[in-house]
Amino acid sequence: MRSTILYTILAVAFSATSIAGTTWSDSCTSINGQAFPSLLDVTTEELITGLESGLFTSVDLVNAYIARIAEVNGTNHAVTQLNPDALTIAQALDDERANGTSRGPLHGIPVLIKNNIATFDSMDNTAGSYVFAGAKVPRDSTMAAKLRQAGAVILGKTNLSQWANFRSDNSSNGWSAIGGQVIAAYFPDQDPSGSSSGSGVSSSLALAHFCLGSETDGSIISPSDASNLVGIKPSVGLTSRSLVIPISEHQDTVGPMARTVKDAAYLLNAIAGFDENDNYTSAIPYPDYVLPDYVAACNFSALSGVPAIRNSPYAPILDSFDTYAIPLLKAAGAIIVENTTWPGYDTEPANRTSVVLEGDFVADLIKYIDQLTFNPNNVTDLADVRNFTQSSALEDYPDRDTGVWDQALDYFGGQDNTTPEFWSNYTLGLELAGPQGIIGSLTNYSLDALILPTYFASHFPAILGTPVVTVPMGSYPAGSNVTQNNRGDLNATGPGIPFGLSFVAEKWSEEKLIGLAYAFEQRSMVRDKVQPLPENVPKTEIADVVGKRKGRRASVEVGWS
Ligand SMILES: *[C@@H]1O[C@H](CO)[C@@H](O)[C@H](O)[C@H]1NC(C)=O
Ligand SMILES: *[C@@H]1O[C@H](CO)[C@@H](O)[C@H](O)[C@H]1NC(C)=O
Ligand SMILES: *[C@@H]1O[C@H](CO)[C@@H](O)[C@H](O)[C@H]1NC(C)=O
Ligand SMILES: *[C@@H]1O[C@H](CO)[C@@H](O)[C@H](O)[C@H]1NC(C)=O
Ligand SMILES: *[C@@H]1O[C@H](CO)[C@@H](O)[C@H](O)[C@H]1NC(C)=O
Ligand SMILES: *[C@@H]1O[C@H](CO)[C@@H](O)[C@H](O)[C@H]1NC(C)=O
Ligand SMILES: *[C@@H]1O[C@H](CO)[C@@H](O)[C@H](O)[C@H]1NC(C)=O
Ligand SMILES: *[C@@H]1O[C@H](CO)[C@@H](O)[C@H](O)[C@H]1NC(C)=O
Ligand SMILES: *[C@@H]1O[C@H](CO)[C@@H](O)[C@H](O)[C@H]1NC(C)=O
Ligand SMILES: *[C@@H]1O[C@H](CO)[C@@H](O)[C@H](O)[C@H]1NC(C)=O
Ligand SMILES: *[C@@H]1O[C@H](CO)[C@@H](O)[C@H](O)[C@H]1NC(C)=O
Ligand SMILES: CC(=O)N[C@H]1CO[C@H](CO)[C@@H](O)[C@@H]1O
Repeated sequence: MRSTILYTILAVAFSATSIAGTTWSDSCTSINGQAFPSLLDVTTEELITGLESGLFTSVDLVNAYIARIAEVNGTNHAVTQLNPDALTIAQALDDERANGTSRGPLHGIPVLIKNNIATFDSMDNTAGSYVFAGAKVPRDSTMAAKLRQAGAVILGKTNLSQWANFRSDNSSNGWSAIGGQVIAAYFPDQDPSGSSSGSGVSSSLALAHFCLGSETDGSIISPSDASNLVGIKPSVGLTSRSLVIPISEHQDTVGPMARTVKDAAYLLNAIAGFDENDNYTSAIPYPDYVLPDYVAACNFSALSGVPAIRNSPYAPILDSFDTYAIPLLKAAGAIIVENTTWPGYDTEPANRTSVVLEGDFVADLIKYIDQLTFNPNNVTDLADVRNFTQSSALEDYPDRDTGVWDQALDYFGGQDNTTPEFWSNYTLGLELAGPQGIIGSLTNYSLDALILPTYFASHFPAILGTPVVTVPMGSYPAGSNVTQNNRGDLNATGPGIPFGLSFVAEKWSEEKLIGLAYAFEQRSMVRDKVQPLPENVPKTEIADVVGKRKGRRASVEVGWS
């Protein structure tokens, strides 16, 4: 139903613009005067136009992205596995299109997915741990199934902070045993943040058109922050977690990481929806689970008359927030209520979050393992997984400890999410992040949304299961101090490292937040101003593969700009 409507909207949009080739202002390559869009800047709608007009094929796109991955994966380790079937799938989708069938806007467009989202094919799903190397699942995760249904080409799997950053107290963002260390592109040895580190770097460098990440507390919006991206952390339950390696059923959610709000909205349209294999999706509040069209929610005028709020940000991101984002939002019509506070922030007891996440992990990991049709190391629960990790030389133990699991198993006695202590910690969180946090602010000040620097945005939405949309806001200025991560092996801040602005509101408010984020993005276009270091950007473009296919040499006119 929705894809039909979408298709109609697209068709209208196309007739209003000129045909392929002439609408691209940023085209960086051409063949005989025929311009191709730069993969670093291309939008979903430009890809659709190019595919529909026959300027290039899905096979061309897959070849171009594979070549780009090969150029950089040896240094940034963003992609851990390519889908060996990607070209065959792309060819089948090209054939379908030639036959007059389109599955919708994502037909033939390559996407990379985080290595905790299972596919029923020859790719692994490991969360970066050798414990699941070679493990088999009974079917596609719902995310993978929906992508295939929408015609997207699953190009491969992206590296991540191992176990989605739920193993160690002294590992680094973006490191996994299977994938190595992800490095972001805007500064030497840049900390990619995490845990969807590879998805962030892959989207920022166009190693696929866009990517899926997952978030428990910051894992989509924080790597989006660090790589100049738009990230949408959906309401828990809007996207299915079936056959996604879990941390917490109460907080996990899967969402898009892309270069523009509209690109992210296209991907969200494809993956959101009810799934009988994840009962949290049964809470989706729309009649018959028919969701809003998140692409249509991209509204330039969304900010007119919309109040927003400012919440306790810190230097140095504060500067951009105060002197750039707030004035821009005001000029666009937003009414800013300044300096409201979240009292719940100051009263959250130490270890409350640990009790909830660890209790969920102990239970939810078993549920995931129980679904495996092949379990190569015969693990049954967290105790087995910890033993494997501590015994295997490949897992870099003890240099990277298992502190999170030790605490779950020892301190909390391996209790799961069915104890009274779990429940009282969980419901206390709902009170602190709700009435004493997000919901309290929205209600008491009659606000539509809250804005805050992305760096500080994840925790209360994580507890409540509410959505966040982050949009590029700026980057550390020249002369900023370079600071390292805890291990001293990555640079966490430094000149040119990006950061974003987050829009936050109540559960199921994605449509509203996407509108606000789009209105801010279209007026700021920070994505175009903050650029990765040239040496980190792969050079292969569509024209190179089309040229090869047609036996012609592509003339490369400009690099990225
Ligand atoms: C990474 O690049 C190397 C060559 O540079 C290639 O052999 C390897 O297959 C690539 N891996 C992926 C996942 O693309
Ligand atoms: C194209 O359409 C025809 C007629 O519907 C069908 O028989 C054929 O299998 C289709 N081919 C592909 C590649 O989809
Ligand atoms: C999903 O199932 C669990 C366990 O039976 C239950 O606690 C939870 O309330 C259900 N969630 C929804 C949204 O139905
Ligand atoms: C909000 O806080 C900032 C930073 O402390 C301050 O400069 C500003 O005046 C405050 N605004 C209001 C309305 O109190
Ligand atoms: C709980 O929090 C306190 C205070 O931060 C800390 O000293 C203690 O180690 C924590 N315990 C666990 C098991 O996390
Ligand atoms: C797992 O169990 C199977 C069946 O008992 C056994 O054949 C296999 O060797 C075990 N694998 C490991 C790594 O222990
Ligand atoms: C711990 O792991 C090692 C190596 O994988 C295995 O030999 C041993 O049996 C395991 N111990 C337990 C208690 O599971
Ligand atoms: C990480 O913590 C473990 C356990 O405390 C310790 O043995 C190891 O040396 C630490 N690693 C680093 C790099 O500090
Ligand atoms: C949270 O869980 C801990 C550990 O199980 C327990 O001691 C504590 O009372 C709980 N706190 C609340 C507020 O329920
Ligand atoms: C850089 O660090 C130094 C020493 O910690 C400090 O004095 C200075 O203010 C910092 N500069 C900036 C721009 O943050
Ligand atoms: C961090 O940045 C500094 C300054 O550009 C550079 O010298 C260093 O090699 C980088 N890497 C690490 C791990 O510090
Ligand atoms: C694709 C890629 O970068 N693979 C690397 C993953 O990490 C391992 C271990 O560091 C390397 O051996 C691979 O080359």
